[in-house]
Amino acid sequence: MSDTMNRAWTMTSRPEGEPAPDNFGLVESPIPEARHGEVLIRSLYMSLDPYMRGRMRGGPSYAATLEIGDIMTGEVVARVEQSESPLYKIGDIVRSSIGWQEWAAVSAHDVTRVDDKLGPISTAVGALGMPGMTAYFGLLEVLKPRAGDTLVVSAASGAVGAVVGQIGKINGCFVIGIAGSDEKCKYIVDELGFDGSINYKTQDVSAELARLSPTGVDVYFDNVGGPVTDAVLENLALKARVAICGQVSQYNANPANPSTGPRNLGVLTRVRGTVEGFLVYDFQLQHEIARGRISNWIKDGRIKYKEDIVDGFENAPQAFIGLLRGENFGKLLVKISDE
Ligand code: NAP
Ligand code: FER
Repeated sequence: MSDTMNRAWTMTSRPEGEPAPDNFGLVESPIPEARHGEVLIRSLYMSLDPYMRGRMRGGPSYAATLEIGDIMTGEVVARVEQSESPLYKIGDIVRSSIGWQEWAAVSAHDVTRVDDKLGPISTAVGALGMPGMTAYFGLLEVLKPRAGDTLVVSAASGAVGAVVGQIGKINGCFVIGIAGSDEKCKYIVDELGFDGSINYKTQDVSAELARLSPTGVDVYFDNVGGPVTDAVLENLALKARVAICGQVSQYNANPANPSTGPRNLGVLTRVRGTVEGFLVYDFQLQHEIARGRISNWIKDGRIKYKEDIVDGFENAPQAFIGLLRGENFGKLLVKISDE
């Protein structure tokens, strides 16, 4: 890219079903200058996350949805290139929700300092960022597993799922991960230390769960919904708890024509089970504590993380489309410029 122009990806039309390249438009504008109280930042890594599909749809949300022509929502890890604020100096590394953009001039209050002593800076939007916080609080504050519990997590090799399973192991759970390829299944067992895995594309999830955990599933961290979740519900143990973190298998579905299911909620009556949804932002005031703990677990080797880094800002839409198809393996990032 030239050093005078900024590039941004906008939403040019709302996707129907799976997003397509023509739902996105690349817009150029001059790199802005920081004004009083602002910093000019240059994106190094951009996070791609499933929730972005929800922002492309109209309808109710905890956050404003996108309008046609808006810059795609997203968080980046960036470097301060100009500072008109006493809070930051040139070269500082920050994260900020500037959307899918290479440069932005923003208030110094709209960026957060990244502490590179906690981990590599890319993890500020991964294991030490929003996905890691989601895993930590969804598991420890919503599901509250006990040692010996059987914990099942779906999208298990992903940004959130991989951290969930490993924190489950740290807390003494028997951990089963469900994922969409043999390679992902092998990784979560051999590299991350899960006790078992199920490839939902080639195996009978319900039968495999019954075989791996004959006493049933005590806690289920649901990232996907759909038939995978139907199969887990069939195997719930007495007093099981289910956390609805996300339903990624449904994000490309037409809301006017939803698929039926889960069809077996009656199970909850039999097992006296509980289902609870949550948002990572519910725990915002405790994020720094979790960040420190996850950083320590990474340093002492108890938490490993995998990043799927796509090179080049221009490739963001295709990478995002692939995320909703399960083509990523680990936390999906776009590398925009060198650290
Ligand atoms: P991720 O797991 O790294 O990537 C998404 C994964 O979803 C894919 O790799 C794929 O894995 C799976 N997937 C995609 N399409 C699917 C389909 N049709 N059926 C089943 N699985 C499918 O993404 P992430 O960032 O960690 O997010 C995981 C979940 O957490 C998402 O549901 C997301 O919305 C949710 N989330 C919620 C919060 C919150 O505050 N509640 C915060 C962050 C994330 P497989 O190949 O294994 O299928
Ligand atoms: C996510 C899925 C859903 C997420 C947020 C939501 C922050 C919120 C949805 C809504 O408000 O409707 O992955 O991550």
